[in-house]
Amino acid sequence: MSTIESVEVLLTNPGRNFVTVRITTSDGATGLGDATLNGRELAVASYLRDHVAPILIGHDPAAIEGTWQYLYRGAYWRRGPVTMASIAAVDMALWDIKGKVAGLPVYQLLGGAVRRGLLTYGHASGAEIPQIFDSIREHLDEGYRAVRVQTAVPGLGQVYGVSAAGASGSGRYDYEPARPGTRPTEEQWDTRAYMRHLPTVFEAVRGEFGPELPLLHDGHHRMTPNQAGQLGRALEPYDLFWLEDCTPAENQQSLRRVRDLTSQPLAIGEIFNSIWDYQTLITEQLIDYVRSAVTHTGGITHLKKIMDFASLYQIKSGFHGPTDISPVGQAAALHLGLAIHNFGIQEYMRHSDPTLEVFHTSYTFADGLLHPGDVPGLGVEYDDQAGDAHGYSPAYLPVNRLTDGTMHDW
Ligand code: EZ4
Ligand code: CO
Repeated sequence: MSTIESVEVLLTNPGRNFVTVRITTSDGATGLGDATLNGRELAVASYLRDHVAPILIGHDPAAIEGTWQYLYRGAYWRRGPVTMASIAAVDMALWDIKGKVAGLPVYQLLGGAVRRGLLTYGHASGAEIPQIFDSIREHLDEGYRAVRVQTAVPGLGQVYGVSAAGASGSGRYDYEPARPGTRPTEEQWDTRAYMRHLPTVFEAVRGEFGPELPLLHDGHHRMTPNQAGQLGRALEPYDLFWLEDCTPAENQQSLRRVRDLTSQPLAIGEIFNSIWDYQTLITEQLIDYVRSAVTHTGGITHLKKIMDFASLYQIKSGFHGPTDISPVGQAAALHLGLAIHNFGIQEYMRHSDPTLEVFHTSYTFADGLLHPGDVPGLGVEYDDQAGDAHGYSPAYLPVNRLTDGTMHDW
């Protein structure tokens, strides 16, 4: 029987930090998993290196579900982003190995393709309406068929979702919130100013681009349920594809209030890490889209279970796909998305060229659709030489304060 011979933790920073697991079997097969937890990378690296790698040596690499349960139940301390990102990375690597051994892309092991490709959305943003229009046009020119729209708010400085280059109008730049340095930068927030301004932007965008283009928006956990309901109502004339993270959803029941107030489709879950975080949201149909990343939700094995549960309630996927999900995590999302019936949409920002020199990908983006490709396994290779050229370097997500200095949700 083939056994797990090594579990390596690879840290690299080709412009941003990534944590990658590489599992090698006694037969010489290798698999990759993404364990990147933005701004808390070293905690996951230690969890894997110090507590997971030593106990996996000698295990059967083919036993994916059994290994998942071994790491989840065996830890005793269940769930949490560090644990679940670590389990996710091992899970992805084992799926990668299983695919390579079988000579099949992972989506075939998950049941095969349900569709030709995955509808994808990109990130448009800008300080003023003309820049937002330009940013949307750039995405449409690249083939995107759906666009997320984020805007600056008059009177506030840098806010979530508006890229620095986009704000100055100096060309395409995918929004990347993590900033290099040894402590977080600070942003400023005023929810009422945001709520007054946002509908004016969507009115302008709909007027310019017409009724068909799917438009998305991320509220980034900043509103109360009443505020979210009010904003949802104000945006209803502009027919959003979804309003994301309208409230801090740790309190799942609070979404009942939002649902009472607005029929706006809702997407939640990028900071969740297990099926339990969704229990009320799914069984009461309080959301429309599951925002989890494979990387932060226990891997392909666990996110597939969440999606199967969600399918009973007509809830679809909208997997998280920012650039802090490595190409390995992104590939895992594409294989899963291609194989599940209740796929909704996939977020996609192209990784930087230096990142793609470390991670050689085989997924494709054409005519607005992503496809994971047909290379056996996940279809991503890690270039050690390119990876080793950039070591870990501290970087943090910003923090957010109200104008009087009170800490708010970022
Ligand atoms: O804040 O990826 O929908 N996308 C997002 C992202 C997240 C970052 C966190 O690491 O909300 O911008
Ligand atoms: Co988000």
